[in-house]
Amino acid sequence: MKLRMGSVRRRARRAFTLIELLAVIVILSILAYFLVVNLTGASRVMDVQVTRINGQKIVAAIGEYSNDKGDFPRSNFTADWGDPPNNVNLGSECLYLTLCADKAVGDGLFDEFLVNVDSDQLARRVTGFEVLTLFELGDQWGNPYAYLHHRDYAREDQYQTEHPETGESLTTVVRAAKNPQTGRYYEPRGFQLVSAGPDGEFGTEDDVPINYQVKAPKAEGGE
Ligand SMILES: [Ca+2]
Ligand SMILES: [Ca+2]
Repeated sequence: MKLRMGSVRRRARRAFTLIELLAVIVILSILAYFLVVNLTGASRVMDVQVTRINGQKIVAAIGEYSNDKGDFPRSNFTADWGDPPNNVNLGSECLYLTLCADKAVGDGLFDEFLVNVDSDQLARRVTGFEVLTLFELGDQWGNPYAYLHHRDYAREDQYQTEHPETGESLTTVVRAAKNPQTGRYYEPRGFQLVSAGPDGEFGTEDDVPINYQVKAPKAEGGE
C-alpha cells in the first residue's frame, strides 16, 4: 500500500514536470519572438540614425563647397562632364562629381558611401577621376541619397533603388518637398537632400529628409 502511494506520487510529479516543461517552452518561444521583433526594430532605428549622421556629413561638405564657390553643388550636368548617360539618379551623381573629385571638399571622405545602383558610366574621363563609373552617394541601405539644387526644384527626378530586404529593383520619382502649411518648398534658397529610408522607395512615409524637417499636414478644421 505504501509502495503504491509512492508510485502515484512519482507519476504525478512526472506529469507536473512535463506540464512545467511545456509552459517553459511556450514562454521561451514568446520571449524569443519579442526579442527578434525588438532587435529588428532596433536595427532599423539604428540604420535611420546612421543615414542621418552620414547625410549630415554630406550637408557639411555641401556647406564648405558653397562657402568656397558662392553656390551649392549643381544637380544637373555641366558641359565639362559631357552628357549624362541616363536621367536616373542624376542629383546624387552630380554630388559625387562635385564633392568627390581629386582635391575637392569631399575627396576621400565619402568612399564608403559610393554606390552605383543604375550601373552607368561616364561617356568620357572627367578631370579629377580615374574611373568612368558614375557613382551615387549611398545611404545605410545602399541606395542613393536624392539631391536637388533649388534651381531644379520643379524637376521630377527618376531614382533607381533596391528594396533593402528583397533586392527587388525599384524606380520612384523624387520631387522637391513642400511644407504643407505654406505650400512652399523647404529650403527655398538652398537644396534638399533625402534618403528613401528603410523601404528603399522615395515618396513614402519612412523617407529620411536630411536638411529639413517635414511638418505634419494640418488637421482638417484645425487651427
Ligand atoms: Ca549611377
Ligand atoms: Ca521611403
